[in-house]
Amino acid sequence: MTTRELAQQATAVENGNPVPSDLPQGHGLIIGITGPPGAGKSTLTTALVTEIRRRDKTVAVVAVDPSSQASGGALLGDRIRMQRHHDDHGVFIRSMATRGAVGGLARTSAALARLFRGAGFDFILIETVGAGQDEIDIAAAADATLVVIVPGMGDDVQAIKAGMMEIADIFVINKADRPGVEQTASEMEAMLSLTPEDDRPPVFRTIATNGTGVSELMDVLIHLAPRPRSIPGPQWQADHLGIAVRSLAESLPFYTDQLGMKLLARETVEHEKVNVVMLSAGTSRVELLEPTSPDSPIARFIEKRGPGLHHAAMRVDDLPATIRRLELGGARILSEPRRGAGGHLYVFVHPASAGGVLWEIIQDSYSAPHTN
Ligand SMILES: Nc1nc2c(ncn2[C@@H]2O[C@H](COP(=O)(O)OP(=O)(O)OP(=O)(O)O)[C@@H](O)[C@H]2O)c(=O)[nH]1
Ligand SMILES: [Mg+2]
Repeated sequence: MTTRELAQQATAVENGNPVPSDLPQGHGLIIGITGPPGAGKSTLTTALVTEIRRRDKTVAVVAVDPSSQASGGALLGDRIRMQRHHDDHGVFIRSMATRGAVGGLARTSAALARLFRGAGFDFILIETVGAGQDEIDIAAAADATLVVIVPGMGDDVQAIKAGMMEIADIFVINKADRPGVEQTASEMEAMLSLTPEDDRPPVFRTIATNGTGVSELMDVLIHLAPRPRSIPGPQWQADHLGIAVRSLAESLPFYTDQLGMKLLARETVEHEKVNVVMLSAGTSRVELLEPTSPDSPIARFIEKRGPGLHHAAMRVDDLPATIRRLELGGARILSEPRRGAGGHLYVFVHPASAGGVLWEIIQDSYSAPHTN
């Protein structure tokens, strides 16, 4: 892939398109760099880029530059470009100027990171500001997260460190040329002594402006193992198969009379323009869908593909978390969660993201059988 093609694909991803599905997995390490405004994240990122290149490795950077520049510094991208990396093919920088990325900041930066890993970069650095949900989501998508703090933050440091404890794999006390480093270091040590030694994040000191301590930090980063991708997910359970039929009157007897399935519910879902019959099939269910109008999505489906299997449905215990996870992975969710007639919440995942199957994901299944 040429730099130009990569730039075009990155723009497409920022505009909400999925990462190309034929992209290789890649071997690169995704590293999140976060911390309070002005801590030196961009300066440290720039120093890491230099160090990575010194070791003949390649690096891509995703920078989420705050739209209002609290620190008054130049945007990260400009700064790195101003240095000697501007026509270096081993460095690729994409900065998102605002937090209002299409499809959400976390989704977009995680998708960009996957694009860059697929393009073969050895390291992918993501700089973000703060300790919000975005940072937690980005940390979940990264192999490791650096939390940058600075000396002399007083009581603030306590709150920041506490908020970032759960996402920090490595702490960096930057601006180690400033007074108060020793105190901050011992505060950190005291706080970390509460966590078990095995998962206690190491603490480094750096002076990002002149590169002090960056090589030592790099020695650790270069030996990080990629985080296993199969982190325990939500509890999944088969829920039902949705079948589009032209006529319930004609199709229902096969299921009830011949197969002996029990009718659980019958209802009309106005906004989908569909009559629905839910049948019990052991621990699972079968849902028959009959259009009530020619402009019903089900009518259009039957017109295009004939009656038959329309969707498959899975039940999860935590739908919002599942949606976040799917979106971080680049899947397209077709709408905001909706409440179905059975009181359950549901979304549909676009078949293009799921091997050609329209998946419905549900939280809380039809529990109480009811008939209209
Ligand atoms: N003294 C000293 N100054 C530093 C160090 N690292 C960064 N700075 C300065 O701190 C200021 C902020 O640095 P940035 O790298 O822009 O900080 P940031 O965390 O990226 O800031 P935001 O992206 O705005 O949150 C700049 O003026 C840097 O030159 C350091 O190690 N020592
Ligand atoms: Mg910055």
